[in-house]
Amino acid sequence: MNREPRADESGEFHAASQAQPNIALVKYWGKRDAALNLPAVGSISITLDSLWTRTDVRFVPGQKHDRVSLNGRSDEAEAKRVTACLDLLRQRAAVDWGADVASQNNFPTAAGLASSASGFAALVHAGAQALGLELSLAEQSVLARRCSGSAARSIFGGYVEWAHGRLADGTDSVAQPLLAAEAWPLRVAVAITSKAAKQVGSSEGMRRTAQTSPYQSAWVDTQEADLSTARSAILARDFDALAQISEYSCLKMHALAMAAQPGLLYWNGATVECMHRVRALRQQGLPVFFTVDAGPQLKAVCEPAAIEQVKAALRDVPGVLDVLDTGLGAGARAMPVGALEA
Ligand code: 2P0
Repeated sequence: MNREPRADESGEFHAASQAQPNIALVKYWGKRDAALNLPAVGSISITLDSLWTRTDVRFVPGQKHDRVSLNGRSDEAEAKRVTACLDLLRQRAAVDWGADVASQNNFPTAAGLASSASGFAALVHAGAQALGLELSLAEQSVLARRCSGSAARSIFGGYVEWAHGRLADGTDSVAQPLLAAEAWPLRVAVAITSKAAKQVGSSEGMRRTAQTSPYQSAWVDTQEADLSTARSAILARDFDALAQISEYSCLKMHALAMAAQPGLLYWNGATVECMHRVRALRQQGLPVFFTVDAGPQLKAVCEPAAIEQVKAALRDVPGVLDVLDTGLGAGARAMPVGALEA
């Protein structure tokens, strides 16, 4: 439903929000509708806490175009995606105003650290607030999904499931929380093995995979069982079960993508060494497992008591440049306006 845009106390259409990246444990890869960004499969993720995107959005009545800065720089390709995303909000609010958008990440962008998930979740949250749209979290999740699939999940905190959905218009392809972060406060060590932007983005990688990988139908056919296993493991706080299903889903997604033509190989040597290191730690009895997204960074998920040992072991792997450490966090939320300008 459209409603009149409502200005803030200063007479402006201005708001700021923060969202954090999420990491899928049961992976999303492939679309059933590229235009609406509907996934071929459901997925389950954890939202992180100490990595963030903060985004300030100001709609300016009468302004024709959007002005977008990311980490203090303008970026043509990203600006186009931001404009497409803001168009969805402008449509809801029935306005055609351009916006000034400033966004900052405290972690490397576009290198497999889910910067588009936190980025578009923060953008939708801030943009909706700036226009005074009163959207439910589910509505924000649907809009964030249209901007970048995995952003649907970063609207929520903790353990989150994003449904594949059945409807052609995608209104049922929405994320929802499974378990709060505090209910099972696992930790994540992120081994940074490269700071370069990836060569093949996720959307292109998914398109190529669906068109050429012979494993695509097996991937889609086996996902429901993986989701059900992971859901049960999370609700039972069964670490071993979650470890098994998460590594399985990760390796299965990469095998699927590697079998595309030309094959998608998101790992480097250090990524593989880190996988072996994590498995060796688990064999020694440490509660830890790995997952890797469309980039070379390895994420090691562990019980809180294991985090220092996991970090030390990953730091020791040749080719690891840095190891970040985060807990699980909350979903997208408002920030004081001006915090980014300071
Ligand atoms: C995921 N990834 O579930 C999977 C696993 C990467 C590997 O979602 O095209 O940036 O914007 O929907 O969400 C990354 O893809 O792709 C991703 P689009 P997105 O986290």
